[in-house]
Amino acid sequence: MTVERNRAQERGDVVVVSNRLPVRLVPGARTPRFEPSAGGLVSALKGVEGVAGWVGWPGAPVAAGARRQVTHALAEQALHPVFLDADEVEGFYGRICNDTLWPLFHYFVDRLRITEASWEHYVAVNRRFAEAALAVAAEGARVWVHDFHLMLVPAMLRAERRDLAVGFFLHIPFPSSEVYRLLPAREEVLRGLLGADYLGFQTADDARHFRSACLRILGLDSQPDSVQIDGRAVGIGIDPIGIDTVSFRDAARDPETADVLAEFERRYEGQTLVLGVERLDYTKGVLQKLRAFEHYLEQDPERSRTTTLLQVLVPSRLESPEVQAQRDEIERLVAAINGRFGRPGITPVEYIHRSISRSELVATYRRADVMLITSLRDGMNLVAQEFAFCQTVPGLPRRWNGVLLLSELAGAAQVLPGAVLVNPWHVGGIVERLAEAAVLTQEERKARLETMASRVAQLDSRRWAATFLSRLDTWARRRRRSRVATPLSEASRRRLVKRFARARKRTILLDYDGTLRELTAHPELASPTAEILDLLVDLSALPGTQVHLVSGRDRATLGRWFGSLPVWLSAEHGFVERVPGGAWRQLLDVDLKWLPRMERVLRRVASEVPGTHVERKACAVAWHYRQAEPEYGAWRAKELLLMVEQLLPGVPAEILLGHRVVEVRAVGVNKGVYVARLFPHGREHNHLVLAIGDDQTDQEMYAALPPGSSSLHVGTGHPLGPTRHQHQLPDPESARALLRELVDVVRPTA
Ligand code: GDG
Repeated sequence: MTVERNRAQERGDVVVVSNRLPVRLVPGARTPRFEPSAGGLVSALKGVEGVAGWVGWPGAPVAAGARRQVTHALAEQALHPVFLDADEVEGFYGRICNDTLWPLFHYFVDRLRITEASWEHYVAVNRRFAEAALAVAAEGARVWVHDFHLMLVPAMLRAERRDLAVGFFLHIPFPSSEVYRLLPAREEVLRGLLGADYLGFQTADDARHFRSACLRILGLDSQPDSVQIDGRAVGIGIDPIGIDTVSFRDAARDPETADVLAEFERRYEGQTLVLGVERLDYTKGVLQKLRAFEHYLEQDPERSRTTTLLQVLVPSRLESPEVQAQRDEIERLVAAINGRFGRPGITPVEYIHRSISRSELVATYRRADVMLITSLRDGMNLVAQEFAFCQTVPGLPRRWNGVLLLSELAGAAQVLPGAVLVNPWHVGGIVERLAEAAVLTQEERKARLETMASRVAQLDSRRWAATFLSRLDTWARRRRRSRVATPLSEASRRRLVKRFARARKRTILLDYDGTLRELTAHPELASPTAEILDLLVDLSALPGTQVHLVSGRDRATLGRWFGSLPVWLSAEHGFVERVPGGAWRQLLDVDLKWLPRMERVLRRVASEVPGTHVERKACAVAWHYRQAEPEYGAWRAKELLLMVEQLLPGVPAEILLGHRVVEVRAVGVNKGVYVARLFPHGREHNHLVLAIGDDQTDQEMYAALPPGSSSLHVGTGHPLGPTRHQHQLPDPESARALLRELVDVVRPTA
């Protein structure tokens, strides 16, 4: 760790990047005035220590002429505004965040609206946030990016600054890959997120869905705690967010809260108070809650004398006609229930459509008998934790023990063991649980509350942030220490091209599948394109140059595809070779008696796993599962490995794991055997040797190269663990581009 980095951490080096700043500009004020922003993210981050800067949108449009003044006023609080113009707010926030990402990530496919033209606003705004963060972040700083608004920022930061530790936390759910895949920019978003060193999710389900999306959409393998990409591991963790318990404890002990509470006690004396607190949003299931309450009263209309539902609905995004319609529907239902079950002096549903003060909020939490949360999906739901905590604040008298009725589709359901869980879509179930809650004994209520309260204390937002940041440190440290493949830099590329141009003799060793040619769903579909054939011909035509295709493919296919070209062929991992225009020659004499039995085993598995097939080669047999359902395929591959291992003792064969292929081949047959025979006396002076490959079988080729050779590895995923330290090219296209450049530098085009 550098001295600067040490210092940065001592100072408190965290740069928070979130859509909103913790304060928002009061619109219309002459001089800039700010008020606290609403919402779960800001509440949770309030108590976090070590924050050196916070980058975000000030929450309102600011005229160009007033921006300096606003920037200046915010700088005093280490806040760094990103100003968005009306078009950007509309495209980025309105279309992409609210119309597309929010419904999709909450499983509301029927509300999903996709405006492809607005995607460029999302990209551009993410870039502005990234630039603002880069300007603020010290050398070696930790940048903590928040939520679905900014999912491209991690990769943008990574591309510019390798010194930064980049963390990302998703506050909302990550949906099943079946839903996520509907997003047109699904690949870009995953790659954006994977720019981070560490990604935190609210629940284990979210992390599991994310890994599954990486596998199914990008083909990236992962472990439960990490995903491999670009030769590095991105940490994945489950970090359920908590509340700022210190500020809630203080608010609960505040005399003002005590006054409000005393007022509530008088007001609701003898009443069962059912409480609801949410932002106005369809994910929160307020309509479902009201319908359930209506049924509850229907079941026994006398309940309207003894039970009141107090519903606090905090205004949110009221500029959207959809949100207005939702509000209107809620208000109609409230009016209908009151019209039907109310009496003089009795209003079964009390409804507040505005923000209430912290003291009022805490007092209602303390007074409530039942907290009813029926979110249809919720990343966490902090209200649930706030209720459990406020009910049990130590040192305050307790006359009530409330019950938490909580939707099983909220992340909070996975961290609050004492809650009574409800399926928000099952009205009858909610009614039953409400009736049970009303008669639950005080002892049981107390026991449930206490289990929840101790869990909420553990989840506290300060601890949450500290844990997140220490996990981020661990993964960033691992990345900084690892010596895995690094992208081929411009300087190294120039050096290679120069050496290539000057060499008197050149030997180029190329793997085919995944190196020269993109992998395809079925191996037969990967025949060479005209571009590849031309490239091979042009390379071979350079003076003093030999091109060798070193492949695992069978000789018939290689012969068919490349037999007429002036290139050397090595098929079946070095088992047979062919000089240009010559006949195939076997290099090794091996015992193959084990092969038929092994083939039977593999064929049986292939018949059981749809989308897989067996490839029989002269001295090997392979089971390909690239087209199988990825998780099932990987599981059957593991099982097959165990089976094969049991058959191997005493048999001259070995297992080879490629990219979604399990191969069993004769011992001693590998690409290295072929390569080593090419250089019996090492490399001559001014002889350039370049090998390019893409998977584990190519490691043997690199290892057999004479000293002073160059090797490049194609591909960003390293499913089989880190490779030797070497340079990397992102994909076959860039490998072809490099080879074309090599041709052109020796034989300039007309
Ligand atoms: C997102 C995710 C996740 C509400 N009304 C008033 C008020 N609030 C405060 C609550 C609470 C916060 O707002 C709401 O937090 P939630 O977690 O319930 O919901 P979202 O805003 O949707 O937050 C969510 C969260 O991020 C954190 O990761 O839990 O799933 O959707 O803190 O207390 N505060 C005051 N008056 C009100 O009227 N003072």
